[in-house]
Amino acid sequence: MKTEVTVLVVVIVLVLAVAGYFIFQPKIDSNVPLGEENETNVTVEQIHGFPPPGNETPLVIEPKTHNIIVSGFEFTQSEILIKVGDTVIWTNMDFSSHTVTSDSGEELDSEYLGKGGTYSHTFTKVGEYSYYCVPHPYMKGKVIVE
Ligand SMILES: [Cu+2]
Repeated sequence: MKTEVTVLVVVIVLVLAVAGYFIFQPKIDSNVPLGEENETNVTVEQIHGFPPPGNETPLVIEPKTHNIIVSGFEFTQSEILIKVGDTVIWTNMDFSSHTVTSDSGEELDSEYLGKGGTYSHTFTKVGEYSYYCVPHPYMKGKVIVE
C-alpha cells in the first residue's frame, strides 16, 4: 500500500513537470528559419525604453587622463595617442629635475619638476606635439592628438 502511494506521488510529480515544461517553455516561431531568430528591426532603445522619447541625449565621450612617468632620464611612454579634450599628466620619478617643453615653444611649458613633481596639460586641438626636457634635450616625447 505504501509503495503504491509512493509510485502515485512520483507519477503525479512527473506529469506536473512535463506539463509545466510545455506550458512555460518560450514560444518558438516556427516560421523563422534557424539562425535568423535574432534578426529583428527592434533597437536596443526600443527594448529598454531608453532614451525616453523626445529626450535623446547625444553620445558624449568622457575625456580621459593619461599618465606618463618620467624615469631613468626618459619619458617612459615616449609617444602617446590621445583624443581632443584628454589630459596628460607627467610625473617625475627621478631625483634629477626635468621639464616638459614643446619643441615649438608653445603648448607644453612646465616648470622644473623635482622628484614627485607633476605637470598636467589638456589638449584641445588635433595635432602632433613634440616635446623635450630643457636640461636633457636628448629626452624626447610626442603626444599625438586626434
Ligand atoms: Cu630631464
